[in-house]
Amino acid sequence: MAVDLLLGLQWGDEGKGKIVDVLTQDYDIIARFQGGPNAGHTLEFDGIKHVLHTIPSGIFHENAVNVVGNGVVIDPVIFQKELDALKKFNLDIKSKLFISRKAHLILPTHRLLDAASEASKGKAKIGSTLKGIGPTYMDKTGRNGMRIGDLELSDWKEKYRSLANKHEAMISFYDVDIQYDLAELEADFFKAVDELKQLTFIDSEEYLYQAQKAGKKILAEGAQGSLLDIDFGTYPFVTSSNTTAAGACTGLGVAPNQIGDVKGIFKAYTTRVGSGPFPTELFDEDGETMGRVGNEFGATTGRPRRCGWLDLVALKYAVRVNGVTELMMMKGDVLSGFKKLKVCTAYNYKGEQIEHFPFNIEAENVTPVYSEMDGWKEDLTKMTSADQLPKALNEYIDFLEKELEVPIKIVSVGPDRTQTILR
Ligand code: 2SA
Ligand code: MG
Repeated sequence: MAVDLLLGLQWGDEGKGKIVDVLTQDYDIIARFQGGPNAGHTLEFDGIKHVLHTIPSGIFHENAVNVVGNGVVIDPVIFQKELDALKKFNLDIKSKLFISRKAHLILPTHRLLDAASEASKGKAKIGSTLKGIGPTYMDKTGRNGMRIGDLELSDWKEKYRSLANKHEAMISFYDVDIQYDLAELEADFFKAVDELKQLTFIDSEEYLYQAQKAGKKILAEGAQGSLLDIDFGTYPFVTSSNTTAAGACTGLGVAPNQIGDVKGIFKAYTTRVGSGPFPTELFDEDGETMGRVGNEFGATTGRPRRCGWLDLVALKYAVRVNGVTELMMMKGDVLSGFKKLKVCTAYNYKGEQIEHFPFNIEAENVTPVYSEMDGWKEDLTKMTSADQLPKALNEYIDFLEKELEVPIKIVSVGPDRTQTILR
């Protein structure tokens, strides 16, 4: 059985949590393959709104097994808080949630290093969520990291000590004013590690291989978005993992020829949280309306998200890099009431019109070229089937499908599980 992927095609917050939750009924296993507690995946059902960070979005479904893959970085303290927030749902966590022994650990000092690095950059800061993501992946690729499997060894605290000591020296090297009480942070960390050790650790690549062989259906759930990919995103304003399709292979140990459908998810407009270039960003009333109606605030940090028109140059790039086979359009309901809609179909790049995503999309190089389309005013949020969608929205969808050369199979018309239209 092939492994299907669900990936965000923009700068994150496309609505992956909601769609995984909707799709879980078709899958036996949901697996996260990269990122960590920087992610905020929001699910809404039965009047409940729940935000997940490290735990896969299949956790609420009765039969789905959820795997945190080797490509993920785990902060035991945040993980514990996530588990505490799930307590009221009475889920059988031990049999529903498995963690890869090869996943790396975020230490308290990784978070401090993240803060020190950002403070040292001043205005040029990445706009990190400050969860320690960058420093943890640096230790991973630098071959210094600690992994979940290390916690099963008797000398893990010595390993921890020597890495934390090194981090402390690095923090002082940054020469910025970071206040912290490491003893207190460590007490929380050790307590959370003890709790974490009660969970089920597995050799996840072997587990997934056997599951696949036994005909189980697996969905790999991406975090962040393609434009935040460490290689293909708007570097250096990116996250520190491969958010694109290839990341699912390395982050789970799934072979490339085992990948099936690549489901790409995008918002009908664009948002970005954190720093970095954003060609179609709006600074006017339209942008303000998208943010307000779309409730565009970071699900992890609460930061307001920057908003702008749909950028097809960037979206095409993401579709190609990921090999997207089907698309899902989110938040079309937020655009209801706009008289005219704009879609960026090309960039004016250093005086020349281009249709591909260039090396550098900083504002001084890029001006978006827009196509204008009619808007719709109908409220979409109560609609339940494709034939109810307004004409202008269908024209918007047809235009995007033609440009992207991939069918749009799902149109989401609200945050709830039930507000999902199949086409
Ligand atoms: P980091 O924390 O070091 O990985 O940040 C690096 C950049 O990646 C962006 N990033 C995100 N962008 C959108 N959504 C994310 N998750 C949260 C959410 C974010 C939040 O769902 O809303 O609550 O602020 C996410 N995680 C990382 C980040 O903004 C930096 O630009
Ligand atoms: Mg999010």
